Amino acid sequence: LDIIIERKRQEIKESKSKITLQQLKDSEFFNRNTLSLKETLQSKSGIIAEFKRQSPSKGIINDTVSPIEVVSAYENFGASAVSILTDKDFFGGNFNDILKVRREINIPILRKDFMIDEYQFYEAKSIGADVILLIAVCLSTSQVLEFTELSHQLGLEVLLEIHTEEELQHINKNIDFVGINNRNLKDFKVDLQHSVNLKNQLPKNVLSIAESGIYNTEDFNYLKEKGFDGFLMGEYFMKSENPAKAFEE
Ligand code: IGP
Repeated sequence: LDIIIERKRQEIKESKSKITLQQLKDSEFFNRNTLSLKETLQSKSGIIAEFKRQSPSKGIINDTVSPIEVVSAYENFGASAVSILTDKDFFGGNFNDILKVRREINIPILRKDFMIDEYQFYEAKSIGADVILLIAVCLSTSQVLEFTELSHQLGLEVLLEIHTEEELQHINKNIDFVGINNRNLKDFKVDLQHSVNLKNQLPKNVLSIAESGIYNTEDFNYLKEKGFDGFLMGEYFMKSENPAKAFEE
């Protein structure tokens, strides 16, 4: 994780030298009205289906399918939103994946990346994202507050990801969704029971999303029964020959 963040700092520095904040603000999507995951989370399946080619824990997952095909299928099968990785070095993603699909689908897009600098929020808006992820373990509570405010100014909703009891302190009343990662980002272990315990300690009324390691309908039903409002799933769909088919099941 430290390596990812270190690399991310360099990457942001390079991006800033190539594209100015003003250029981001002048881009085509910057002034669009964003879509609300709060709405679609309740009106659709609750599933946030992820497009992910590879990951540090799993290596290559699927690098042959096209983003347009996959996310259109996700939408057709009732996904509340799609999550698209934009980290290149560790997850094989890029901005074009979001730019390409923005016009093709009509559900919110979560830009999934390691957000550590204000610049990235402008970037997210400029490529057509609707929701951003804040990962508590990478940020201080004041950064979470600051970034939440900036996101809302830009019309982006905020998913705060936590994994431990200590990280409950990062939650503030402006956060739109709290995601509980079933996977520990430091050792990649998945533990659904741990997430359920943590969920029981969330403030009432906050929308909760179970993230990662949901590999079958049993896992899904279990978490749903425990009261999670949303489910972030990637590998299960991406691993299947036909991600749309997997969704159907
Ligand atoms: C999806 P999975 O196990 O269904 O492929 O997981 C998603 O939760 C996972 O990609 C994720 C992630 C993250 C990736 C959750 N939080 C933070 C990178 C960074």
